[in-house]
Amino acid sequence: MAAPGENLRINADRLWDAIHEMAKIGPGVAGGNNRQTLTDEDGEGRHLFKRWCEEAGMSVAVDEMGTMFARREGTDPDALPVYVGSHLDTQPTGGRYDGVLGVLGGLEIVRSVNDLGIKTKHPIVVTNWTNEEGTRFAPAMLASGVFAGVIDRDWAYDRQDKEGKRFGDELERIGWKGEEPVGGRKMKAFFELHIEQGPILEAEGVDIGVVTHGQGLRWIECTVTGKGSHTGSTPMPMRKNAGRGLAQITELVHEIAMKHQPNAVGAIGQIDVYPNSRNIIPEKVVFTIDFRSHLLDTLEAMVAELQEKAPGICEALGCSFESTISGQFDPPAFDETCVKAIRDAAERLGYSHRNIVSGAGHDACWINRVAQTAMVMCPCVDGLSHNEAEEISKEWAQAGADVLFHAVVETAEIVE
Ligand code: HGY
Ligand code: MN
Ligand code: MN
Repeated sequence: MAAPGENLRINADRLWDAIHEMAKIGPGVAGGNNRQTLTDEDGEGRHLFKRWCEEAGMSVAVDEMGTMFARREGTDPDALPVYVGSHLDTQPTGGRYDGVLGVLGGLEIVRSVNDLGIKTKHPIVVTNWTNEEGTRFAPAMLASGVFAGVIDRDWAYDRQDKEGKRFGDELERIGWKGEEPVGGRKMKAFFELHIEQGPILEAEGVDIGVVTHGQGLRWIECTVTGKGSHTGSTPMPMRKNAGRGLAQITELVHEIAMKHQPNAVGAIGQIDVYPNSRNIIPEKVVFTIDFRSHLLDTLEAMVAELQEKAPGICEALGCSFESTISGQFDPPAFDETCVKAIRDAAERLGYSHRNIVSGAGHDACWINRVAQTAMVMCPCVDGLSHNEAEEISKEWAQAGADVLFHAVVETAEIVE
């Protein structure tokens, strides 16, 4: 396969403008975004993305999970397409670039090959995966998980948000439930561009992360049940305070992760206290533990230690403990051919690069199970993400999108 010439680059200004146009939809309160999945804002962002894709000459299909596939034809309509994309949904206090850079980076590739009059043998399909974040409807990477055949579609439809709204109903309500069955599409390869969401690339002054592996994840949803009673008149020895169970398990999660340094992380990010009244001792606390490691045995050891110790902690407080795994995937190793295409592209384009393990989960982690898959990362300021202050430079966006461009177009095979 002929590699694209080193002078082939995307239009960085156009990409940067598209990212900031998309950021106007579902603005946060501090300069970032709150465009959570299946909200009206998500629907609005989808319409904008669809319009841009159609203006670039692509046809847009939508599957039963709402995932969007924008197709640019190749010279061989039967050749397996090269897919490229990420997600447009955000955290409630999300940044402008998490996911969006990967979707609009894919669109920019098509806009660039259109401008350059480049034809490829294989079609190129730009993808927006529904509900990557998993913040409104757990688990994360829900639609790509259904596509990869590891999550059942109807189970996904029944997932509920905090207000008891069903995923399937909300998908219909915003008008983005497609007809196409999920998972039928065959891919030659899938590439995803994403900000690092960690500090390594910036700290080392490296432009490109060549993602060889990702961390595995376990989300353990825990319920500690005590007894709600008056915070003023209940004698201390009589209390069954579920809040103390949360406090001690929070510390236990931290200790377990610290025991496995540097190969593990752990925290509790989502907490609901019931009845959450100033003068009622917490009757019940529901929270989700997020354990991650790129080593499967470490991940499993952390879960085992938590499940061994948490019930005893709660029992000593007069409380009960229940848990269920609400999200999981094992550490992915990405496809070496695709990883090499990314590394060679960075080399050819003169961008500094290094191998990296992705700390965050991505749709690529699931798609890696059904297609040759790889990721390219760019730095982000202070490694900050899942925070409205998330920031990247236009140069970093350009470097990532240029490398993505070369990897995708080379894999799609330029037709002279
Ligand atoms: O949780 C994750 O790693 C991803 O950002 N959804
Ligand atoms: Mn993301
Ligand atoms: Mn994210």
